[in-house]
Amino acid sequence: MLLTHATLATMDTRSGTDGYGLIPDAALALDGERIVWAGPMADLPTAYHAFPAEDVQGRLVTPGLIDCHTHAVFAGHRAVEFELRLNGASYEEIARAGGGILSTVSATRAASENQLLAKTLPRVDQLIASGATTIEVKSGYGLTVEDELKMLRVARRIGQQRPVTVVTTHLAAHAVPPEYKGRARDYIADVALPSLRAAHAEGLVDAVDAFCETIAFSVDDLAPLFAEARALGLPVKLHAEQLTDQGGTAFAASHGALSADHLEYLSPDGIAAMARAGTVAVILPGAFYTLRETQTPPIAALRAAGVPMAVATDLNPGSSPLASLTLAMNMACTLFRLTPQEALLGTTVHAARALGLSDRGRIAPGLRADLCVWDADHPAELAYRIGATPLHTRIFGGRLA
Ligand code: DI6
Ligand code: FE
Repeated sequence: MLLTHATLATMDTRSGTDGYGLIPDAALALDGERIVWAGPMADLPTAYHAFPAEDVQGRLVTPGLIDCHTHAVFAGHRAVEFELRLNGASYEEIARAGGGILSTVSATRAASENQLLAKTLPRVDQLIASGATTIEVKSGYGLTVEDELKMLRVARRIGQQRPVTVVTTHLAAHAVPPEYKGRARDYIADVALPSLRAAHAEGLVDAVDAFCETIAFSVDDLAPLFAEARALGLPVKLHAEQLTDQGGTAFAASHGALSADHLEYLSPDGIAAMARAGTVAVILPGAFYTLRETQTPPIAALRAAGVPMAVATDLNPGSSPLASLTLAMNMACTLFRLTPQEALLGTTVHAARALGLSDRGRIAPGLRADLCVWDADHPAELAYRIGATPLHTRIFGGRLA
């Protein structure tokens, strides 16, 4: 396939000075699942002239968007908890009273694998409609060996049923279930570690995550889990410093973490550790917004330290019922003062890096042909609009989808 008359945002920030690697009036040649050529129309090699052409009439073409942090697999909803919070209860109070994550755990345990998939696909369709071609999906609402495996099987099946690449993350260390109340270490030993080994043996895990927080796990609780992940050759990432500073980021960075996520309470030491380890900061404005958090992540300090920032939805029923990547980008700009260029890097180049994927996130020969064609003529429009997604067409692995 050949796309002609495109306004290309290659996101190759080394070329040009606009920060988006813009090429006006560009052509883009795709062969199978790969991009084979991208550049000005006038320079298109004759070898590609015979490819079937699609004139995109000046529209903006970007890499397919990547949502590098979602909890898209779950049953039930938490609208009642939303109401409780608006009547004065806090997220932590609800969690400590057995609501919060644990209410989603009950609903998720009760659902069969097929039911869970059926509940998940409409949410995935919403992410796809906002331009996602790759999504990360976590477990973490099962909290038994079997239920964590069930969630990860559902996550894998999404990628068979929809034109989207799914990267799976084992997050059994998301909450301590009621049967282990006060025994976080036993839970890690009895459930988190065995479920990780079993899921890995079944080919269900691409990375390992945990929730490091006073209402969840400490770095000491998590040490055996991260050691096991490393032993299995799996990369780690961490929900860190979301509600309080637990030193999770430095711990994750010491394990070479792909990313540390949330980061509202990140300290200067944590930033330095990320910069040294090359860990991506995943910014999740949907959770900040939903919880009406007031402390913003230290964006200026992360920027100054050269830490790459990704932006994701955190799509989940409790703290971020947000199923639009473009809205996440808008929130990152308006709430956290990312620039639109940083926001788009955050859902392309840096999101790919947060998932350890080097074959996508930019437009260049040899990379996957995952693309979005937008009813837009400048990339800043993607973060600028509120709630409207100007997606015109999506190309997944070289095919219109
Ligand atoms: N932090 C979050 O924001 C989500 N998980 C986490 O560790 C919230 C998950 C939920 O409330 O269901
Ligand atoms: Fe999360």
